[in-house]
Amino acid sequence: MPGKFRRIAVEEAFSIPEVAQELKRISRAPSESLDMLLVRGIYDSTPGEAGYARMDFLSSLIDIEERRLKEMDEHGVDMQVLSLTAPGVQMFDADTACELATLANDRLAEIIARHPGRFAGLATFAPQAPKRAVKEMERAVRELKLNGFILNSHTNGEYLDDPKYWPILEAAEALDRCIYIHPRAPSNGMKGPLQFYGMDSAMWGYGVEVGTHAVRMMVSGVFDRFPKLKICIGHMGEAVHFWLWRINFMNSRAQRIGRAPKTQLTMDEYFRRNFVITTSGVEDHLALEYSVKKLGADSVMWAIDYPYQPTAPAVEFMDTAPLSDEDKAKVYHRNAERIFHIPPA
Ligand code: VNL
Ligand code: MN
Repeated sequence: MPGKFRRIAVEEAFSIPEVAQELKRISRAPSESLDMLLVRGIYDSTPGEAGYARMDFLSSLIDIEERRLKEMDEHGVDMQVLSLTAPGVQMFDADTACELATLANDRLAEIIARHPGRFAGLATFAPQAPKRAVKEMERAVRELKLNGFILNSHTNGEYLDDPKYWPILEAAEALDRCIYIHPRAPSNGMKGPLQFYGMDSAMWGYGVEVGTHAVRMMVSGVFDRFPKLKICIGHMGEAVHFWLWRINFMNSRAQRIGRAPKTQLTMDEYFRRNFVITTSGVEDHLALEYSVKKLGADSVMWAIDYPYQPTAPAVEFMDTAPLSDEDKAKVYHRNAERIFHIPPA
């Protein structure tokens, strides 16, 4: 059913068989990574088994042009902005990661070309090899015309404020394409109490991981070096903007007593200037209303988080949101068109 507004969903996961196969391979090797709880469940199990296998996410991740398109049509989703699902290529060795990132980006561009107007895509890169990552980022935008970048938070426990990743930030800024920092499980250094009760992933661990990543970038001062860099975070901003007042207050104290680097702007100013957020997986009108009031309607985009969240309630959530038509049009499609360089319908 077509909606009153164009519906562009911006955090929609896909995979390709080659990446799924490699995830299955590494899931059989010993690993300290908290991501393995999910990776083993999705990529090395039989549908119908207990746990993640019961959800059969894998077939929905890989089936893009049949089941997914049908579901989009059924619920009036005009466009999905696709991204290679977490943990992307970030758990592979550098050579495998580069090779699979290139392959995934090529496939993504082919899918978009076959369904103009229905899909856009965020390019994957391998942070394990920053120089090669930059080359792939440039190719993905200039040749494949992809719409931005996806990064699944930490890489081997390291975050984007680390100078070794600055070439990646520089490239994203120069190409004028946003980096969507998507969750993966918390890095080894903070996984301890998060290993139990399903807290490793979307219920809690993902938000802690990406929230930490975003705050590290802000307090490190990295946005003074890359003032035009745009970072997108999902899951209602991973709640970072609910903390902004306290982050701001305590960071100014930390700066005063020499525990944090001096910065040109306040944390509040960086968040407003350098971040946009999406509604993926948080269908809560009160949280949406706060977000739009706090950050402005230009900073919030709609997302489903397909296939991890069902489509119908995500559409219903936005259709019935307590926003003006003007703001709803921004959240449903206008911001995505601007930020991801998607031509207006
Ligand atoms: C889940 C949710 C996983 C959202 C995701 O990526 C995600 C989950 C692996 O519920 O397991 O993007
Ligand atoms: Mn997601």
